[in-house]
Amino acid sequence: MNIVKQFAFISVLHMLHWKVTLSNEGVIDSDLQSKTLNVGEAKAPRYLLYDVNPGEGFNLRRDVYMRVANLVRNLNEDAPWILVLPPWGGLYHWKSRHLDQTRIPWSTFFDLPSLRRFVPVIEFKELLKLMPEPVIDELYYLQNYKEGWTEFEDKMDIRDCIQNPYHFNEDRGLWEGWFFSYGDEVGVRKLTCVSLLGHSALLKPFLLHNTTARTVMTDRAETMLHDRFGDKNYWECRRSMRFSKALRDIGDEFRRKYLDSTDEKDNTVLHEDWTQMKRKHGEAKGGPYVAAHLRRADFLYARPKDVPSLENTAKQLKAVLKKQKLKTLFIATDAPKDELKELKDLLRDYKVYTFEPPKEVLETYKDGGIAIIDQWICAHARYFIGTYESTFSFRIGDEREILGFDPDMTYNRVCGDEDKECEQPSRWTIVYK
Ligand SMILES: Nc1nc2c(ncn2[C@@H]2O[C@H](COP(=O)(O)OP(=O)(O)OP(=O)(O)O)[C@@H](O)[C@H]2O)c(=O)[nH]1
Ligand SMILES: *[C@@H]1O[C@H](CO)[C@@H](O)[C@H](O)[C@H]1NC(C)=O
Ligand SMILES: [Mg+2]
Repeated sequence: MNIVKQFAFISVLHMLHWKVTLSNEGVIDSDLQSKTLNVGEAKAPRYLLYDVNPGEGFNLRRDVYMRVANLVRNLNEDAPWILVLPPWGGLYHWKSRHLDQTRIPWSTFFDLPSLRRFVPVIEFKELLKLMPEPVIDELYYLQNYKEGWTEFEDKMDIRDCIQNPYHFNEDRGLWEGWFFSYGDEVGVRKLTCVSLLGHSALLKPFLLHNTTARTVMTDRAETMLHDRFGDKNYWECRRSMRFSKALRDIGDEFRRKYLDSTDEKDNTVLHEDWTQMKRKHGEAKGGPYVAAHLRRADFLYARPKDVPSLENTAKQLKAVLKKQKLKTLFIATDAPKDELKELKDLLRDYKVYTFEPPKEVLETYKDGGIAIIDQWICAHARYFIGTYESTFSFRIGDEREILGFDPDMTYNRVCGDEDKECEQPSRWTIVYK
């Protein structure tokens, strides 16, 4: 069965399971419905929810999504499973404290039809509407092996909890926790700790055979590793993670208005359907500007050797601009305003731009949306230079691989003050087969 079609069945199926009345109301397309009935009765879909260590940032969370999405894709080879998208919120880096930045749906940031071309997904809010009561059947809290490990081998075992952030509410008979800020509006019937060493594929037989629960959540999902980092499946999943159209449009408008950059001129036209889009390295030209992602804030003390002073940063950027024969620089950074002003002063011979969101853009798309717009603009530059080991910079690199840039124009970083000829980033180049 064609995979896209299969997902259509599944999404209809999950409606049929809990909201049987829907079909009587004629909401479901009759053609789909008849197809569904062919395969439907036997297997109702199950739902996989997940969460990540609260300390992790936006860009690592995007990576964890990929590990879980690949697991759900594998599960679907044997039985219908739907991935439940954990609402965004409570991230340490989202500094606009005047905004409520919780319960943000994935559709604010990503294009759901694109995600669904890889794996069936629904928003958590939609799951709540489907469930008879807001109770998740089982939660598997992933942890390491208490005794550690000497030789790497794939293994998983049910173990006592080393620690876990959930607590049991005797009155409700349910486990309670953060649940994407839903707190005690939601609960879990059964909590089990699982020591895991290895790849996300390990969970497949377990989920298929060791539990029959309809709704299963795994927490600390970052504990599972990518099945095969950088292979075809990895890149298919990455390609499916298209940013929402609204955010792309804002970035494109900024490129057009200030950076003399349009997809037609720059050879970066996006195919509406990512499964149909395949670019060769060097096909994309990019807009006539250099983009720099300068991660500072906590990196200044977390990685002092790899983050240059502002003066040295300006010096390195000038050298790049000169070499690329460009006069325009776009900067994406988490640096405070005074640092950015100082940097702009040091670069006053060039046209330097930053994306300053209008109030209503910030209010609608929050700090996560602004970060995406910054990434989108960086992804379309002729030349990109990022920050050492920043996942924010890595995600820009992937985006440029998808668009078809020459890797020489992507895998660059600013060097620390004491490290003039620093090692350049590893090249995670795209593969299609
Ligand atoms: N708008 C904007 N936000 C940024 C920029 N750089 C960092 N941030 C913010 O800071 C966060 C960076 O955290 P992560 O997403 O964890 O990426 P990282 O810290 O670079 O990488 P890790 O080493 O994995 O923590 C982003 O999610 C943004 O919220 C930037 O250039 N523009
Ligand atoms: C899953 O079930 C099988 C068969 O009963 C068992 O051998 C295995 O240990 C179980 N897995 C875990 C992680 O408990
Ligand atoms: Mg971080």
